[in-house]
Amino acid sequence: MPNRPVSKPRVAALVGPYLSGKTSLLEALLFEAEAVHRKGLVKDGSSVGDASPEARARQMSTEVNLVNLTYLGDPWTLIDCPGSIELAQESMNALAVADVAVVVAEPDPARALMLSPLLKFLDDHKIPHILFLNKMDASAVKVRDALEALQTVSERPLVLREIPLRDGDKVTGYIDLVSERAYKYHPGDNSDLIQIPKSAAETEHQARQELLEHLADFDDHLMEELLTDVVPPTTEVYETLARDLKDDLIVPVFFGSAQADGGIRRLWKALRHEAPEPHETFARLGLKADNGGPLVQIFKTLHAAHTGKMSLARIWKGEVADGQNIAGARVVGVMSLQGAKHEKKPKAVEGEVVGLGRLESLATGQLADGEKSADSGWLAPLPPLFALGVAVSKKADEVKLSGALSKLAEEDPSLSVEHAQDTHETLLWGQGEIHLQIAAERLKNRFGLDVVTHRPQVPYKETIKKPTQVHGRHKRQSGGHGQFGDVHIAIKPQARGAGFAFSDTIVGGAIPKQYIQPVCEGAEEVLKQGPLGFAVVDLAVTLTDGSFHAVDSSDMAFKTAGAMAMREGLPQCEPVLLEPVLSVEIAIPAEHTSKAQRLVSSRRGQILGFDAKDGWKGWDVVSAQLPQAEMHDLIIELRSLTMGVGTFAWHFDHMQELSGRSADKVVEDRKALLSAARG
Ligand SMILES: Nc1nc2c(ncn2[C@@H]2O[C@H](COP(=O)(O)OP(=O)(O)OP(=O)(O)O)[C@@H](O)[C@H]2O)c(=O)[nH]1
Ligand SMILES: [Mg+2]
Repeated sequence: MPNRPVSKPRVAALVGPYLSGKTSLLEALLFEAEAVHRKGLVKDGSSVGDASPEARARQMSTEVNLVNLTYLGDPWTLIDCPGSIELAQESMNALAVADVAVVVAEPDPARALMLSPLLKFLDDHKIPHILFLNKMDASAVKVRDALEALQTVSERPLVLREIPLRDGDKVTGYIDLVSERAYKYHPGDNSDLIQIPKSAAETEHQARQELLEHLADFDDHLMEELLTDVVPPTTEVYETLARDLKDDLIVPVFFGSAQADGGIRRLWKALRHEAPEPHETFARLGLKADNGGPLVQIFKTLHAAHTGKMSLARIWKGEVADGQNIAGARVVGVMSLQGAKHEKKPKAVEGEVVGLGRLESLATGQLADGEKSADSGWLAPLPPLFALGVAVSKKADEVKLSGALSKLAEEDPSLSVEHAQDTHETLLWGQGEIHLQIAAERLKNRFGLDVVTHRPQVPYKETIKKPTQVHGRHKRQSGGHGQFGDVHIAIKPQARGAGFAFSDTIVGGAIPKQYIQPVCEGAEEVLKQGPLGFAVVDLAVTLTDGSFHAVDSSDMAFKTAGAMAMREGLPQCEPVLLEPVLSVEIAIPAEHTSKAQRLVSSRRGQILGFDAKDGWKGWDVVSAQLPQAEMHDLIIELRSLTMGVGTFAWHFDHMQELSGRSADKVVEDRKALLSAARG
């Protein structure tokens, strides 16, 4: 391999489906780089990654884990991302600052589909990526079969960089297709260089030819050499590989075992020699540094109980020292990162990823220089798919809860908080049940809050179907001043969405002008909770007649009379329940389209049609309308039907009448809830 100068600090993000072995691979890479003395295990809680109590308890990554280290003199930051599809925002944010992504996948062809959204994301954003087929120690799948399946979900060509040497089903080593050297794994130590076995020579030759042909597709010079049977010099092949990776034209493929230390050194070497430099990523992202000072991008925010806010940032240009000002905020602590351990250092230089303490005014996703900050424009947060109501058992903790929730939402932009007006609930929105459970655990573990979660209420409303006319008379005589208000009102239904309207047809001063508005207020008061127990909408009230008393009438008396008339009138108007209906677009791989349609039908939904998903080869979008009451766990069932990849977008569409048994049940439940609340 060509000699090369020491690189500027680079960043590799380890991404891939749930449990594919990213955190184990991080551990293996650290061990190989001698950044840890003993290799830890996720299983027994000894890994550098997954140190949070939530991750340890679940034996899965629940947030990004970062490690700064050097490999053969080159500085690196490795970012181990959680694989759960519900925590995808973490990977997306890490990928915003990565020079290269290592996609860790299991070789099982049946799981290839699980990589579809991630590979699509990398392809769409032109993020250089390498594929690492992990768990080869425990798999009899042929690398070629794994690649064939994965190629169906990758736009870029997946190009084998090495081929396995096997003893029966077991992979015992590999042949590097560029250097044409064969290595035998030597567990616990470096692989041994061996002669290419005769039995493998022909396969090796063919695979090398394929690799070169892939590269020649993007390189005329190499194409020329291949056509004229010239063997290209190794340096040219390495350079072409590095360039094609940088430009995201190909995806080099490696394999091995994080657990049994196979192929780790080979992966490190590929990263070292072929991963783009920070200035190349800077150019790829179209970043600009106008005023010579530092330029940093914050891709993650952490709130620790004791140390306060820390912004994880990549330094794109210049240096950042402890105490320095960034966009009007003072850096209190520049931290190097070793999983859960953070160590203070005097400054960070171009290319590095560090923690910057106490940048209170700066948020995740911002790009900041010495003077100002702006949104990096990287990505809008993932829209919410699943909600839970959150409450604290002690009333005194309510303020603390709202502070803690906003900190969690700042850490993870795919979490959001809504104070639902209709149901008076605090709703936590996120990507799925696990996502929100982790958030609830953080509220307990980190903020000491005793929270309970519940299924959110559906914001039903009610309206009326028939008009009526009623008389409301409020008269009270109790010593001194009496109270007198007397109104005739007409109530009638309005079109869906028209809301509430009030008017009067009073002539000849039957009711003096100043008492008309109080009648309206009295009527509106009653609309907050109609005969079925919900807010009443879409009706018009007209004040038609009435009478007053020169001494005893007042605003209050007319307000009461208005309310009395409404309370009496509404039950006569055939009140009916309204339920919110959402417009939903379900995106799924085409082989699952009919399952998605059945899912919609089984949830009282109406299918409006389906079509190919724009820009997504092999995916469909099913358009439908679904009652909100049926949406709560839709994402959970959809994922379980589609290997986790199905998703949807939604927005409120309209309120729709609900009658029959389901309506009766809603009203019954509501009555029980209201009477419980009254005690
Ligand atoms: N046989 C075998 N098992 C492995 C290998 N790598 C990881 N595992 C096991 O796979 C499981 C998941 O490993 P992790 O490293 O936690 O996977 P991950 O991709 O980080 O998981 P998430 O972050 O939760 O998505 C653990 O039980 C590991 O012991 C490997 O190379 N071979
Ligand atoms: Mg992990």
